[in-house]
Amino acid sequence: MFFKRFIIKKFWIVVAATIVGALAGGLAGSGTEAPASKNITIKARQYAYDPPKIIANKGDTLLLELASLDVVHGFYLEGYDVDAEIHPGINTFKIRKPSEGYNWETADVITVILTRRGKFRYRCSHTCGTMHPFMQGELIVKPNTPYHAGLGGIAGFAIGLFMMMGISSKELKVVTAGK
Ligand SMILES: [Cu+2]
Repeated sequence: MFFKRFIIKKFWIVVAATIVGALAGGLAGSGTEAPASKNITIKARQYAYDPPKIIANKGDTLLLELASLDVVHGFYLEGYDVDAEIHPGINTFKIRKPSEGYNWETADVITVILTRRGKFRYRCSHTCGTMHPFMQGELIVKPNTPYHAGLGGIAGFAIGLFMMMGISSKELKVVTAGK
């Protein structure tokens, strides 16, 4: 009878620990799904990018391929130290890290690990015509809250379960010693 009530009490400890874990995980996490790798081809033309908007989660990795449909364009991604020069008719493009100056390298993909949440514009960095200053798109990096809440919930559940098992086995030892 006592043992039964004891188990029920411990059950609520597990439930509480799961909820607390989920809340803590949700608060600590700054994104929605497991980190993903996304291949995106960005096509530049006068005077827009396709796609004009990229939405991803913090923790994701973007594998960007750049192409130009008409003249030479640039691709400067705010906040991620990425600049590129895209020539039409070829599969490669030139990239550099603006923080390291004009060290252009040839590449066929840009790997961007999304470590910072927020809105980051990408804009043309190579004068391409009269409307060039307006040629831009937007990268939105969302926090990954439900994913972290899920992890927190699992951690909380595990802690609750261990607490229950630990107390129960202690209880068991007492019973065995008594006999
Ligand atoms: Cu331009």
